[in-house]
Amino acid sequence: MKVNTAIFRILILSILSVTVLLSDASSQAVPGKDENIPFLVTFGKDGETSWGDDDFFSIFFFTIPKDFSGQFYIKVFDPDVGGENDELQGVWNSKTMFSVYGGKGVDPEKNIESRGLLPGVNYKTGNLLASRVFGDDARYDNKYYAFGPFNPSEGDFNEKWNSYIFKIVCEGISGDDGNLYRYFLSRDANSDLPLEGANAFTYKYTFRMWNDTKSISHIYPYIDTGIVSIKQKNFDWDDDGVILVVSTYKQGISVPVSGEDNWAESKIPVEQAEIGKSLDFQFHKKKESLVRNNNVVISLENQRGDALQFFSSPIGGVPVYQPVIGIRKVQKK
Ligand SMILES: [Ca+2]
Ligand SMILES: [Ca+2]
Ligand SMILES: [Ca+2]
Ligand SMILES: [Ca+2]
Repeated sequence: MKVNTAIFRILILSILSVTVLLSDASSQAVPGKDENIPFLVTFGKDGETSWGDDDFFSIFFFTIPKDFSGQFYIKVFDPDVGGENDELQGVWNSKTMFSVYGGKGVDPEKNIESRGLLPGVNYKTGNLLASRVFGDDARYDNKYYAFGPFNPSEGDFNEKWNSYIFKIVCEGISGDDGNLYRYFLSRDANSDLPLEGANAFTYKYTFRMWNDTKSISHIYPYIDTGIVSIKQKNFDWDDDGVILVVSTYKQGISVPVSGEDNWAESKIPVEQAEIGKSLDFQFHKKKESLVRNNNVVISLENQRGDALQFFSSPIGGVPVYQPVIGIRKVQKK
C-alpha cells in the first residue's frame, strides 16, 4: 500500500512538472530566453552615442493572443537609473520615462511611424495607458515595477497575428547615464506568470552584451513572405568579435562589424528555404581580451527598405543549420 502511494505521488509530480514546462512560454521575457542578452539599454539624452545608444529611446511591442481572457501587466526590471545594473557616467543624474500605449495607431504594421525608425517623426502613436519617470531610486533598484493591469482589448488588433498589440516606449529624458532594464509580460503583478501564446518584438534592438568572452548572444529576425534580401546595420560593436548569421540554410555568414561610434552595414541574400522562419544573428564576443560593458544597436530592412521585426521568442523556433540542404544546392550546379 505504501509503495502504491509513493508511485502515485511520483506520477502526480511528473504530471505537474510537465504542465509547468508546457506553460513556461519563453516569450514573456524581453530579452527572451533564447537570446542570451543580459539587458536592454537606453542612455539619457545628454549621453554620448559612443557609449552604444544612437538615439536614447527604445520601443518594444507585445502581442496578446485574442483568445486570452483576463488582465495582464508589463513589468520592468530595474527601471531606475542608479545602484545595481546601470551604467554610471560621473554622478547619477539620469531620468528615464517608460510609457505604455494601446488602441488605434499602435500596430506598427499599419502605422509605420509607430516603429520609431523615422527621424523626427512622432512614434508615440496610440492612446497613452500608463507612464512613469524613474531616476536614481533604491525602491526600484534591482526590482520590478509593474505597469497595469491592462485588458487585452485596450490594445490595437492585428488580424495577421490574431493578437492585440501594445507598445512600451523607454526614453532617456535627461542626464547621461545608461539605464539597463528588462521587461516581463505577466498575468500577475508580483510574480512571473506568463500568458500563453504572447510574444514581443522590436524593429531596432539596443542591448548590452555579457562581460564574458565566451558568451554568444542572439537575436531572431522573422523572414516574411516576399523578402529576397536584407540589409543589416549594426552600431558601436567596438570590434568585439564576430557577428554571424545562421539559418536552416546558412551555416554562418559573417557580416561587417562596427567599431567605436559608427555603423557597419551589408546586404545578405535570403533563400526560399528561409521564408516563414527566423534567422539567428549570433554575437560572438572577442576571445582574446574582454570588451567591457559593450552596448550595441542592430536593425534590419528588406530589399524594399521595410524594417524587419526581431521576436523575443523566435517564430518557428531557433533555426538550426541543416547541411543536407546545402549539399543539394551544390549538386544542382
Ligand atoms: Ca551622470
Ligand atoms: Ca539599478
Ligand atoms: Ca536600470
Ligand atoms: Ca558598444
